[in-house]
Amino acid sequence: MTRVALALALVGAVHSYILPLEDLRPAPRLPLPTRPLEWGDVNFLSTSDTHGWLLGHQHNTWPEPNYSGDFGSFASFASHMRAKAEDQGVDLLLVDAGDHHDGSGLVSSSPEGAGLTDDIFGMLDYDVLTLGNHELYKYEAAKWIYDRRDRWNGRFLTSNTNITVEEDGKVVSVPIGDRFAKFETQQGRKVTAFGVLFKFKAHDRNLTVQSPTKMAREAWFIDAIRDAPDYFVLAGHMPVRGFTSEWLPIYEAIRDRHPLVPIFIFGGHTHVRDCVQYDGRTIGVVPGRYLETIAFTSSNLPGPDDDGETLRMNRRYLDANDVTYRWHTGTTQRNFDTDLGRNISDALATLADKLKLSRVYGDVPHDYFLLRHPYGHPRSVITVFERDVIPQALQDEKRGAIPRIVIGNAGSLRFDVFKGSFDKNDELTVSPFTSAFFYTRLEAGIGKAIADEMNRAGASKLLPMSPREEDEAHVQQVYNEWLASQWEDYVQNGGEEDLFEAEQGQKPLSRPLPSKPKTLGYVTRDACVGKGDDIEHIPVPFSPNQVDFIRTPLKGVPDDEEIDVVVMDFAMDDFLIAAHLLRPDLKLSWDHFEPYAEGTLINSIFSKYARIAW
Ligand SMILES: *[C@@H]1O[C@H](CO)[C@@H](O)[C@H](O)[C@H]1NC(C)=O
Ligand SMILES: *[C@@H]1O[C@H](CO)[C@@H](O)[C@H](O)[C@H]1NC(C)=O
Ligand SMILES: *[C@@H]1O[C@H](CO)[C@@H](O)[C@H](O)[C@H]1NC(C)=O
Ligand SMILES: CC(=O)N[C@H]1CO[C@H](CO)[C@@H](O)[C@@H]1O
Ligand SMILES: [Zn+2]
Ligand SMILES: [Zn+2]
Repeated sequence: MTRVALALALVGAVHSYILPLEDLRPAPRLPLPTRPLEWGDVNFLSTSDTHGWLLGHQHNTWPEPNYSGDFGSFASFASHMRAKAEDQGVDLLLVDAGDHHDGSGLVSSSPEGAGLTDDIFGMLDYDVLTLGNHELYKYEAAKWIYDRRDRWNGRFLTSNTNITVEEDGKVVSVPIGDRFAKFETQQGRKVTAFGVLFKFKAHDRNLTVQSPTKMAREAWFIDAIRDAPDYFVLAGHMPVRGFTSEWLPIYEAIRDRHPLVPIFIFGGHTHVRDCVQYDGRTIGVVPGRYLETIAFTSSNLPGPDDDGETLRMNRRYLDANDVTYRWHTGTTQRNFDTDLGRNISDALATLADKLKLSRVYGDVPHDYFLLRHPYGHPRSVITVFERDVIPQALQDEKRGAIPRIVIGNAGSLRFDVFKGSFDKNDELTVSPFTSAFFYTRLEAGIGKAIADEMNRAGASKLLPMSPREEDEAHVQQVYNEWLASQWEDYVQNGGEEDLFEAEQGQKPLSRPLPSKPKTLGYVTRDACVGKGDDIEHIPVPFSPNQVDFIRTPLKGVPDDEEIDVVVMDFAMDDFLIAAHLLRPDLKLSWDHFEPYAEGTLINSIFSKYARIAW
């Protein structure tokens, strides 16, 4: 049976089943939620690690359509949820835990783009928000927030993050936003809120981050928590789980003074969905990344004769799309969009236009995945980058057709490439970095052996990582382990992996399809009671068999012939160390290298290739 015929047979078999097929693209149909939200006296919608994905996820390959709601849709959803809360006489607060920069094309195309995206983010009035490490790599990005802090009316909280600025001719260190906020909700409840960042060291000059542990002992903090509010809201760019969690000193300082006041913690940074309760009146929730998930958190509040009983605390991870938003707010296509939502979507479209993000370079024939397939698989992004993209798109006029190998970091690739149109936004999303290329002359056999040695040692295990690399590697590792565990659980429990093999035309289905329609997505197992995911998903396949470095193929050149060995500058330190290990006699150093394809940066390679091949 051909793939398409098989696909049609499968679709026929179970009418409502939504298949992740790449060759057969029915308009994506999104599954409906099945359980209403459990509203409490106090309710929250929280986001984190949006990394510029305010346009939503725009491709048709699963699980992307699940996350297709843009920031305008989210704003409409938030307005309807606020109205619902008001009808019921309960609180609804909007919270964000930072990392707005570095990610999609909106924020990766230019510093100005990142700032203008911040401005659109600022159109939605969050009740409490804070920043992440990605707002502190460049002084200017932090300054942009500082200069515009007034528009948040004291709710942009940076309890342990300062910026050095000149004020009235004096150089002073001041919080970027506000250190804390005390406010009353619409229902008249008193809230004390903070915004915290983990003890982050790789920030730019003239910014300071104090450790949360030290912060929790400072006089201003002790003073701010002295009076009991109705509840505390802690937004912070750090994970909530583990005994080493940097939330603990803050939580403990509050609990020491107020054993019974509810504490709501909204974390981030590790890009996973997660939840934990430190006690019967404290919940910590992390809503994942890239505007894929909106976390809904709720709780009842103690009554007038408080006997210290456990509160009913809940969390739900909502897939960020219009179908979910409408289902939970009882709205329809006709009455869902609000003025603000429309204005935000319009502003996003205007900015995307200004940044030329929808300039199309080609039409991708298939999906290529970053982590779904092992290295070497024809549908692996890393593999196509190594075997096709670089060989065809990287050209040096002076070196012409001189035989070469190119060695680079697989880690420079950041996302999947989907079937369909490939535009500037896609290019910046898959390959945002500005690494350049350099070459030296070496025997082919030596160049290949060095690349093998680099992979044997693994990325930057040969040398100490910079604090920034360490942070990014840590986030990627936690996220990958999360994906891997979802897929392993699924396979171990006799999951429907044969569906995927069937999908790839590898073998026909061996058993009937599951009766319940399921789409690809996250399958969360957190540390809170009950099910967290709003929609039940099949986990996205994950392959642990990846490489740290790529090396382009070289055919028909004997190992003892000298060739151009081209190295991406981000990989140069690893290259030199591996070279010293294998051939100390060569004494290779940066001095032996000349620019290759001068002016070509890694972030423009995919569009060059797309123009040639897609
Ligand atoms: C820090 O900022 C102050 C005030 O703008 C400036 O005078 C100083 O040169 C800056 N220091 C560094 C290391 O950039
Ligand atoms: C942050 O700013 C506040 C207010 O100016 C100051 O009191 C505090 O010492 C600063 N903290 C750091 C770590 O620089
Ligand atoms: C939406 O934009 C229009 C036109 O700029 C403006 O008049 C209106 O006040 C905006 N509405 C909201 C809710 O932001
Ligand atoms: C309801 C919804 O958001 N549907 C979208 C699903 O994704 C496709 C493209 O991925 C959009 O065209 C739909 O509007
Ligand atoms: Zn992040
Ligand atoms: Zn982060």
